[in-house]
Amino acid sequence: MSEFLTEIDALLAASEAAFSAAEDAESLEAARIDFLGAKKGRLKSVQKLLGGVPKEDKPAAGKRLNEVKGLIQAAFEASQQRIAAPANDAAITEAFDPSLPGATTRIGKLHPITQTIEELTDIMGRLGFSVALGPEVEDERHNSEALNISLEHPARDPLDNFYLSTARKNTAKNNTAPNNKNTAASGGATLIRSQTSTVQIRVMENTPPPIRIISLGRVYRTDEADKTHYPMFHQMEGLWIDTDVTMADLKTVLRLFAVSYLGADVHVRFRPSFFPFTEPSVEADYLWNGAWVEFGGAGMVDPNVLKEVGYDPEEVIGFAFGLGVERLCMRRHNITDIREFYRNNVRFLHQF
Ligand code: FA5
Repeated sequence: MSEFLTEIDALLAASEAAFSAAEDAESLEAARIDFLGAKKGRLKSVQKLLGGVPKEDKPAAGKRLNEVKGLIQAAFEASQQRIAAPANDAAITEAFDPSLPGATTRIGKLHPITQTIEELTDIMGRLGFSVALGPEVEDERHNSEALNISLEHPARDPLDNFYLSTARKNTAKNNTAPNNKNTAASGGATLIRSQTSTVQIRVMENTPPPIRIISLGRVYRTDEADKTHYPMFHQMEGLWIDTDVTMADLKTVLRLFAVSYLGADVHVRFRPSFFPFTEPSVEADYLWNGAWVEFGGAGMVDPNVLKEVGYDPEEVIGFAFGLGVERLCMRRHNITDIREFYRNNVRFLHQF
């Protein structure tokens, strides 16, 4: 028995020494195989000596053998951790050079159109216009009927709009009423708005004059994408209603706005135009690289629209305008293709 105990104690001491002496994973593995190897390991050989221990001593010898097994395994694992830990420290030391400049993190930016919206809001705020909001999902009353757009008008063609509900009972063919006052008259159809002029109606319906607001947001059209058109784009609507607003005020506001946003050297011209909801109407262009580009429509609010929202056209008068936000941003930053805004090209977007 004492011979057996001497053997296993010697084995424990030898294994501890071998594991501690191991300097790397390879030498540790060699020591592990030497002592703990399943077939020819030294622990296995000593274990075989248990057979020669007298029967009465076997329980105590077996107990000690199990203890030694655990201690050898623990010594191996301790060395395993010792070898792994300094390697990590070394990696950290190597990677950390305090003299190097710090790693720059790429910080996200607001989309150029969002930045433009913020700037336009700021400029118009200085001209006394406050912000009004309206929904993108609209009914026909706000998108067209209250804006004096009759059912026959091509702007209401289902092929030119993104209708969401098909509940249109009355179509251009079977309804000739010039101004339907409620959505039921047009079948309660809903669509994603094609212009921000919808917000004019919503504001006037709920607010007594005077009014001086802008509304910025997305609009949707079935236009095919090209360099200056996109099926989803943003508009800035403006509305000024009071007792003595004139066309001269409209032109002054649009010029002041254009100079503030595009710079003092911008050339703006107004062309006579037609919108069902303004009379007279104009289109506003800026000069860019030798060509005139239309950036918005405007005009004096049609008396029919004023009546539609419950105002008395003999008492109040006003102007409205709707400008293309992308077209303004393009001129400002010399962007020649509107599609760039929506390609999600981070290199392009990161410039602004
Ligand atoms: C309108 O949408 C009128 N609601 C504007 C208005 C408001 C007139 C109030 C009178 C009073 P128009 O369809 O022309 O008008 O669009 C206005 C501007 O939106 C255009 O001048 C242009 O700058 C921009 N725009 C129109 N279609 C697109 C498109 N598909 N992609 C990008 N911008 C567009």
